[in-house]
Amino acid sequence: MNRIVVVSNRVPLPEKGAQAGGLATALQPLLEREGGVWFGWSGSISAKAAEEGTRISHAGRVTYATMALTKAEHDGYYANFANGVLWPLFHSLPEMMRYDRSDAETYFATNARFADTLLPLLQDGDLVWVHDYHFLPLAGLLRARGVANPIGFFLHIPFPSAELLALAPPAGKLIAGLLQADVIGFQTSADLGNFAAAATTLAGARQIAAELLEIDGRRVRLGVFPAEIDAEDFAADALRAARSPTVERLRRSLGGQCLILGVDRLDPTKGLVQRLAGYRRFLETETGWHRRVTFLQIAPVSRQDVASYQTLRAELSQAAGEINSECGDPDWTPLRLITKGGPRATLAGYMRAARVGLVTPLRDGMNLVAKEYVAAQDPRDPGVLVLSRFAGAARQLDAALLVNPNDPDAIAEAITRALAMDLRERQTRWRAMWQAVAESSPLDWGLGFLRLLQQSPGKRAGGIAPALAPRGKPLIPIHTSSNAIN
Ligand code: GDG
Repeated sequence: MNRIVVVSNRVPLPEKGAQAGGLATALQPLLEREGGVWFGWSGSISAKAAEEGTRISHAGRVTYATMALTKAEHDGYYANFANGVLWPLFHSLPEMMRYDRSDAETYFATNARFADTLLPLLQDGDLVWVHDYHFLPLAGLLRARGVANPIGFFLHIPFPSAELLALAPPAGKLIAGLLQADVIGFQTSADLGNFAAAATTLAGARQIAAELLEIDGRRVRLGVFPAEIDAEDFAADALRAARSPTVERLRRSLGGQCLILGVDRLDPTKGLVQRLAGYRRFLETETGWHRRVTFLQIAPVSRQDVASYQTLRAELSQAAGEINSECGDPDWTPLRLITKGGPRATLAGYMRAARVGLVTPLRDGMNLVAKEYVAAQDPRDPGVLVLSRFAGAARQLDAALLVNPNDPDAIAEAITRALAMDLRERQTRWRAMWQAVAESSPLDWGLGFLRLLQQSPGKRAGGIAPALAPRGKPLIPIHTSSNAIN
């Protein structure tokens, strides 16, 4: 395999420790094994971002290359356009979108600066793998700078219908840039179908086969690559953590009550407000379960620089407070809402302790938490997964209790059914889901994509323009991190 260069907005710098987020969960195992370069935003904002250049650090076989953003870039590119327009629109929540032309301009200009900064790091033969909605135009911008390497793009979030996408004024330009990639990957076949329709109606591509487009005489391969977890590894973590003092403390605090668990970044697409409404409905209708259940929702705050995320945090705290004050008792708190994250292994242990896993996003590209919940269960006494039918994961985990997350009654009924489910049905459902999560891994996922990229018909001869980066030019370490991943 040629050298892999991953491009994603956030880079999991080792010194920052584990963070909540599916992209890193999916990609890290691949890069740690295969080695390569991981390029993106450092997470810093600096007035001198453009002059500061690239910060390089190494851990294990991975070279991390990051750049800072200016405040204007951060606001326009990241907070306002990527997260204020593309994120809600791609999750079919157009009413949340706040469009301003100057933000779109900053998004394209910042993508151009990412392209300029990446250029000297590229070597002949590198496989460039770009991730997610922050970088829709990047392939086109790299081509405009003479990059002839194979370029792949993977979208972690859903792809909306062409009608919805057209609500973003630069939709055609975004798709045209993306079509300069050789391989474009999606979580589900529905996302792929939506993209193919948008590429033909908004950017003049021609669909010549189910997974093949043609534009300007070039071919672009499309593919479905559902993001995966390492199920065996997660199961082992869960088993170990279940005996840890932290998880034991949680178990003791429950005093024999059944645990219902949710773990999601605090994000409007995760359906948290609707989930609390469903739980409230359950408490109102199923009084026989009072004092016999506790719902623990772990919702690490995320994107607090985006206004709608701050509003959501306040809304959720209020709904949680109301549930406890109106449905609770002096000796029973039905809901615990925790907005700080925790170590991955501890979460795995909590998942194993939970009788019900509630994963009810309004829409989700895949949702790795659903897969992790399945992996964490004790096969002899597994819990029940309640899953939104609008998560990509529902296609593989159709043995879960599937719900419409917009319907509080449906959530309440599913909770009741999950709590009452007999052991035999729990085991049968769990076995079907375990098979689905254990049959693949993040490595299979990543290598599957990269193999297709390596043989892609759109691959150009040679690498990048030699004048731009001499063959074999080494990366110059500006800063070397002492943190190594072992
Ligand atoms: C995007 C797409 C797609 C959560 N809290 C903590 C923590 N997590 C971990 C979970 C899981 C990951 O973060 C979240 O992954 P999801 O897939 O559920 O969601 P997104 O972050 O929205 O991911 C999604 C994914 O990309 C991959 O393609 O599935 O659809 O939206 O692994 O366990 N990890 C730690 N502390 C926490 O508090 N360490």
